[in-house]
Amino acid sequence: MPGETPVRVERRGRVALLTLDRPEVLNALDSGLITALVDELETLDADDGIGAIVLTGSDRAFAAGADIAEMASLDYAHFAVHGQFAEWQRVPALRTPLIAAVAGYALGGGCELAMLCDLIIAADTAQFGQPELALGVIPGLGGTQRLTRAVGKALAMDMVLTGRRIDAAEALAAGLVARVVPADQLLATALEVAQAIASRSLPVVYAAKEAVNVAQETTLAEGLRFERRAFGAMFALHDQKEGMAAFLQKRPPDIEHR
Ligand code: CO8
Repeated sequence: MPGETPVRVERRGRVALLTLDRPEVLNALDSGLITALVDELETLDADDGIGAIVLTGSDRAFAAGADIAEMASLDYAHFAVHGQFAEWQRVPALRTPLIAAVAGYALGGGCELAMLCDLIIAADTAQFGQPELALGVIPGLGGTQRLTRAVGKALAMDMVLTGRRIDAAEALAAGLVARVVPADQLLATALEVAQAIASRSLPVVYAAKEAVNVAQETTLAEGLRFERRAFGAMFALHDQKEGMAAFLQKRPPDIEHR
């Protein structure tokens, strides 16, 4: 039944599939959904049996943004005291790769949630937009920051200031999404990508994700220093010894995730 739990969780081997499930409001992000989602993400992240997480919505909407009905009556004191969006700040701390599988609307907080993920795979039906100005607010969960870093100032200004939505093809050309697939192949593709990632050594995957994210935050010189140190550290792992030995012996590696 819709509404029973706003986030459905399925485990498929080393991959977890999270499905946003508030179809009656196009997966609008209310506080119940946000708490359930972030709690579940942290639980999965703490589980070393999970190597990648896919986050998806419905065919019609990944998420149509913050729940406007819930948000409309909030005042500044509420944000100042309770930090309405504070829970989202726990997501960038996750080490497990998070893949957004986006079909239909990804608007406002929905577009921002997709951008909180490590990579976005879009169905050819996907539409990305930041329509907040029409509601008398600005994007509040990274729409002015992550979007600008992802697609550059010109398109970010266009989307934020005019509310223009872009389709999957434009999102791919702009670098917002990694892949576009026909809608009926979205989930299978996202799960396949997640399985491929989850089959790799967990500490190596964590290090790779962290290193790419460092590139978003720091100078090239510091990022390269970080990468060099992390690369060297991999040689302390069993999976490095095994991975290279397996290559040289022309056999599949026996990964132990340590
Ligand atoms: N919040 C609450 N309810 C919503 C939302 C939403 N964001 N989006 C859709 N709904 C509801 C509609 O009210 C409608 O309910 P009902 O059937 O009871 O009337 C139902 O979902 C279906 O929607 P529509 O009838 O409007 O469907 P359409 O196909 O005609 O239109 C649209 C689909 C274009 C997606 C349209 O619903 C729409 O424009 N939605 C709002 C999009 C929007 O403005 N999003 C931005 C919200 S602000 C925001 O996200 C700020 C982010 C800040 C941080 C976020 C942290 C969570």
